[in-house]
Amino acid sequence: MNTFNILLNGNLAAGDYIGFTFFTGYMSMLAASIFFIVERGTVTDKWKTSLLISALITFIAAVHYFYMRGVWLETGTSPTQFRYIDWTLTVPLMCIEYFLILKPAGAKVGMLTRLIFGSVVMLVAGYIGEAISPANNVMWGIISTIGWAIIIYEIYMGEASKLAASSNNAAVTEGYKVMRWFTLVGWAIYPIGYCMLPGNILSGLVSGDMTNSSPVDLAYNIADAINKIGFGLVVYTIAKNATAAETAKVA
Ligand SMILES: *C/C=C(C)/C=C/C=C(C)/C=C/C1=C(C)CCCC1(C)C
Repeated sequence: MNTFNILLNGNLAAGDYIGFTFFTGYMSMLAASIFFIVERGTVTDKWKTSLLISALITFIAAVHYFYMRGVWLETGTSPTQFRYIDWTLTVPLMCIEYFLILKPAGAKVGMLTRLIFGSVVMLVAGYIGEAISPANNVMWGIISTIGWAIIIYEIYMGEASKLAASSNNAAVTEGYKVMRWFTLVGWAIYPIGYCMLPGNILSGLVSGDMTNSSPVDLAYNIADAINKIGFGLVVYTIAKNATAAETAKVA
């Protein structure tokens, strides 16, 4: 089968469970995008941008999953480049979700800048550790974790958390707590996957006959579904609850 055929038709082997998650990832990201776009019509105007961003995040992921699925089927190796291009676009969009949610409470661009700065450190260091200097992936993993810590600090102790607590919108205050829980607990799946890279601290867990398959990709695929679709649903819930409260006030 030539490359073109494999990319379009797929050649998924019965036991290729990681391949399965590339397919389900692709399809569920696409379905979630349609959901957020259609539901955008059911919230008040000021929430429409937030739902559009949720849809963009899952749509960008869907397109990358289409490519990643192809790389996986064709080569049986990790589609690291597409993975990081996807994250470079979608993680800053998640930072923008925080900014949009907190803007009515007074969020400034400085807050968004700090979140995006943390993201850039996290993703650049992670890419170097995975693709450019894998022999030093422990060190680059630690540097990457500092970037993640900058984000966690901002949303748990920094200005973002203070704004959320002071918001007079109950849907925002409550929903924000769930959003940041995703960024702490849901995002933790990524570094755990990274630690299973050869030479890293958890690589021993996956030795054996996993020759042509990567548990790192399994972790990333599961994490993406949780953190892109789940996170989008939290934003959706905030928008729906706030819309309900606003219409109750008007009536
Ligand atoms: C939609 C994609 C998302 C939410 C991607 C998030 C990625 C991370 C939180 C990655 C974090 C990493 C570390 C904290 C250390 C090891 C290297 C990374 C890049 C896997």
